[in-house]
Amino acid sequence: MTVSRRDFIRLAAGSMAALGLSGSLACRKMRSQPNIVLIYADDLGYGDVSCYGANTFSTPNIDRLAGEGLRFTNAHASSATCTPSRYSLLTGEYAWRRRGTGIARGDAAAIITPDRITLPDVLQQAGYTTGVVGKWHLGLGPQGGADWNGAIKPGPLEIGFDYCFLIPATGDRVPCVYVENHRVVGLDPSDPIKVSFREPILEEPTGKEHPELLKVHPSHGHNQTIINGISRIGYMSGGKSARWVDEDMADVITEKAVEFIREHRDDPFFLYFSTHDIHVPRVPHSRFIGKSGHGARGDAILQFDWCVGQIIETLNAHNLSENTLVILTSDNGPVVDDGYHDQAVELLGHHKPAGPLRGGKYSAFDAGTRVPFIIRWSGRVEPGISDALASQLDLFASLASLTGQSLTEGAAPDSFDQLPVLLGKSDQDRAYVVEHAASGALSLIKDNWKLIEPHDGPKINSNTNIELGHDPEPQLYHLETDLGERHNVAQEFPDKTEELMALLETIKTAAQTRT
Ligand code: NG6
Ligand code: CA
Repeated sequence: MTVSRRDFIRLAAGSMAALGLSGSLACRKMRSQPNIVLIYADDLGYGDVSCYGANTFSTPNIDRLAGEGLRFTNAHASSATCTPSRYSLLTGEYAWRRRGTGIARGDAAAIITPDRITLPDVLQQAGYTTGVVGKWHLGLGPQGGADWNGAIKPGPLEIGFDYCFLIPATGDRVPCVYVENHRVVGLDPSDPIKVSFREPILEEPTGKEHPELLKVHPSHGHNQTIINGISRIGYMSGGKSARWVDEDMADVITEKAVEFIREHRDDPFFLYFSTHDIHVPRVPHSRFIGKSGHGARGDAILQFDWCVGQIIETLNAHNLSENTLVILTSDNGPVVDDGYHDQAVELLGHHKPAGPLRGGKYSAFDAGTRVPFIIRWSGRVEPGISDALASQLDLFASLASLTGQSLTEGAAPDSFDQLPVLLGKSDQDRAYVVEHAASGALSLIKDNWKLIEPHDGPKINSNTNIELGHDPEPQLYHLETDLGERHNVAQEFPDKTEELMALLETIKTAAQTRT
């Protein structure tokens, strides 16, 4: 039997009452629990920050977080693209188990429906005030799409968040407006928003027909409605007073994140701060332009680092550092040209976004999912480096464990409680990690071996120039001696290949992998 979200909350509330933990007592107990801030970058690669080896520019705030915390060298996002990674993060379930969890359109309906039990649900139940600020990209509204001019729901508030301030999908997709709780921010009702992903909306110029109106030009796709001089994926009209200004986006969302922390500094709070950086279009504020020497992509990394600094400073200013667990990571690996001519390719120089890894965003090779992952909890997590194999999937069960919540049947089926590893008390590898490429190809890492299942997809994506890691035959790499996945040893080790293929099959067919 799967317990619905509503039942879960009712049952949990009932058991609290049975324990006599009503109101203030429960509240006092909860105050000893740490706040949780999850900083989720977009498309930030394994080698994109200086504490992970970037050496042509520096990211002092991220480095400081790493210096005061635990820096993981082998932690993975669940997927090599955004929507499925975020789906897994919030549900503790492999996205590839569910249809409709691929990269979401700008007008997609809510992908995580209110009957699901989510990470914020569990934290809410533990007495936390929960908020999400920044990129959502998990769909909003009922089947058929959200009412951008009315109440936009279901969305985060229906799945466990008390507050949201959102970029609905991505910066490169319409609608280019912010949503706060259930409403578009700053909408003038006399200028309603219209959104279409099927046909052009005639009154609005497109990048395809009017390139002379563009300040950033597309390299592939991204040639539909022009908003703020940048053409996007999808068509939109109206909502002129509500449209975002890309250059101000990092400032706007960081201010909202900071406000949330300030406002809830006396509660236990959970903040999921999901930055737009360093996704395309990369249009950082003028104060970062030219600062990295690598064009807009590098400058967006510096802007992201600044955002991190603002969060750290806010925690310090309110004496919250010792009572706040900060997690910083990314939803998938790096891409240099993801659809706009922003000089990222021309000015890449010696910077290696994926560090020593092969592939990138979308790929079955390791750079698709192995990402920066840092945990800081001053006074509680000893600073250092952890080489443990880890997965973002496990944040759900581990944070539930941290906050004293048990998981009801059906909740977070693929999330393991790895709290001791996350807190640096153990360096035990996860039993295995499944990687999920954009094509759907799965890989399995276990005991430093990596299997990529056979897949007929192209070897390279000609738009992004990323090696996708597809091969019609199984590939086996020994990561301990071949981190860059250069030597396929499947022929030499047929037993290992077969063993991992069989394990992957078992994982695919199991309804739940947490035992
Ligand atoms: C792709 C887009 C890419 C990016 C990606 C989603 C094209 C040609 N490419 O389809 O630019 O938006 O989707 O990125 O449209 S993600 O990080 O949100 O998954
Ligand atoms: Ca992403």
